[in-house]
Amino acid sequence: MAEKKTVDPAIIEILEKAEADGVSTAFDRAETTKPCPIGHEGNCCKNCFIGPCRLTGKTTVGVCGATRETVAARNLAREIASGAAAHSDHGRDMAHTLLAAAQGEAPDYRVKDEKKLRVVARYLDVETEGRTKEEIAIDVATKALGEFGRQQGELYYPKRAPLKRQQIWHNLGVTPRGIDREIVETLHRTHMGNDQDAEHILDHAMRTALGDGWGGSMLSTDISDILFGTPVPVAARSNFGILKEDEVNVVVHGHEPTLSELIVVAASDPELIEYAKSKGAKGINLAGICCTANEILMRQGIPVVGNFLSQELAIATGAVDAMVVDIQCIMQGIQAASEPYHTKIITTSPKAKITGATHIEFDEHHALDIAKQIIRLAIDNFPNRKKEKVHIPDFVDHLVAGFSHEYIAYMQGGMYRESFRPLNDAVIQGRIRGGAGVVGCNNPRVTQDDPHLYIVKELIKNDVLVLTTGCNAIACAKQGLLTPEVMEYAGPGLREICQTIGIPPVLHVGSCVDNTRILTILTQMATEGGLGEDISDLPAVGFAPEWMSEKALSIGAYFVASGVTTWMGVGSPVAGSEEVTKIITEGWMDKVGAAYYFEPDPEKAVREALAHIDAARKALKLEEYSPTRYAKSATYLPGDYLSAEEFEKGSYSRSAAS
Ligand code: XCC
Repeated sequence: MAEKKTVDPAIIEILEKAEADGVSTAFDRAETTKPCPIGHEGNCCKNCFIGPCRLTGKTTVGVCGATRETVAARNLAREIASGAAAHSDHGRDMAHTLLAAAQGEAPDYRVKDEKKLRVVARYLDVETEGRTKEEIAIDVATKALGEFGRQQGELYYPKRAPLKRQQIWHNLGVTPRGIDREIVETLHRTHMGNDQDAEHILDHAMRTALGDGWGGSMLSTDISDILFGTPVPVAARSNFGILKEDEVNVVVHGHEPTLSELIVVAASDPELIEYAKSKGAKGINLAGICCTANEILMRQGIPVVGNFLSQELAIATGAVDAMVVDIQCIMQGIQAASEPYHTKIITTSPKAKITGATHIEFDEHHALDIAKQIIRLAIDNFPNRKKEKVHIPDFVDHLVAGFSHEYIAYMQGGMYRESFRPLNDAVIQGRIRGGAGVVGCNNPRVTQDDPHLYIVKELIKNDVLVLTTGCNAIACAKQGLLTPEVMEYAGPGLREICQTIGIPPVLHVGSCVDNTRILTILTQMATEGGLGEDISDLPAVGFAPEWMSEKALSIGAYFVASGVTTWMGVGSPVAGSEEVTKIITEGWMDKVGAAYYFEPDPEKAVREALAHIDAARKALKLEEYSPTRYAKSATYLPGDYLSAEEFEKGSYSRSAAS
């Protein structure tokens, strides 16, 4: 049965162990707890205490008279607002850290990427001439913080979008004014007895999501780059086999890089390594889950254990001495999962505690001390490991990550002529058919990683270059899809380009907040020339095949509002209202040139997406895409590149843990 739960053989192996050890996982609970069919489709209204009103069967309106359209639209808008709040609050904390660092109050942080600081300063109208980086950073952080509570005018970052797009937002009245303001206004509008026109509610949902994509999340990405460095390609490893039987294993999980970056420093502290040895371990091994993993993978090459559905199973290896969590996507189930083992769950955010877990609160003013305290606790816990309960599945996959927007531009021309010209030309010629952002979560309602991998493989086979983030990126990593060696999966034109530039056909651009890198990359492609003038002109699409979080809904909404037609998998949270489904598909296509689809069938989603890409090519009057036009010789296959057949057999990435 485990095969149906996941396509990852390492997870299949550890699921059996978890079951034997009596550990309940999300996979099991998804079988016993079915989704409420009314809420699932957006038909349950619990916005006041007259209800909850369940609009099902003959009941088509709530006690107040709210229709299915209004209820479904309000529910979706609230979910988007919650997702936008999560991303943006993360961005706010990054700005606070930058401010504290620049003011000398957070001595463990500094401006690492001054070049990026100066670029960001320009976006925020901060003077740079003749000023120190600390002076600039104080103003950048202060202006960034001002964007959250802004009461006058509009956000700075939407001005980074193509002019045509800005005009569309302006005409529609959806340019975000203040990040927090749009979120609060969504809650206000959807309070009982307020905005009751589905289309009107959903226009504001777009504005809220844009405040995330072109506001909170984009600021988060930029400030993380300023503090920790803009990513460049880095080779790393993934999957359970990166855990070590003879070392102290510390797994970081969540989303923020602030503490985890210093845990990286603490884990290589010679004194602490000696301390670990004094407890019988050979060293300290650091690894990550979810987007905290992506953050330190992108910049430090720290290995990744797995994505969202791997969190309880990492504990079930019996080999994790501490799981250190911050915010978002942390299942409460990890605490119960840790109980049969020795694993210490350590919560660190002032915003997130788990009953029963150890809480060591993070404070950026004393960050390294706190990171060392956490590592010390993990080391102290190492002797408590129950050796008979340890089993680490022997799977390790190799990957290359670290493709920031800046690096993708650099690799297409070097320091003196960085641009997107080669990529645009490849799309114009039809060597590359189009581009796709494939992102988002795991959801135990579908076979883990199966829709992710199916969609990515189909896209690259069809010469579509894939940009990936979040848990999709980790699914790809675990299948070796983030290595240049998997060219056999790519179509001939895409393969030619990737081999020429020396990149994988699937580019890992970062964590969930880094979906904004996809926005800026598409903006540059749209304004580079030859592919129209707006993001919606591009032969580009978005996917979140296994979405589950409200953040994914916000990301999907800002992709669409930015002009990227997007397919969300699993099912639709507004299936209960045909009217709302129409508003966000046909209606939004008319308004913003892109549609928001919820399509549980990955094959259908890919078919529709390829048709969308081809239609965009046609509208741009580009050559019709032909898979046989280029790379006819197809002889370039270096000796160490593997065939798809060999890859499937596992001779490359399914290597031994050593
Ligand atoms: Fe969470 Fe960012 Fe989703 Fe993964 S992908 S389950 S949100 S970790 Ni954004």
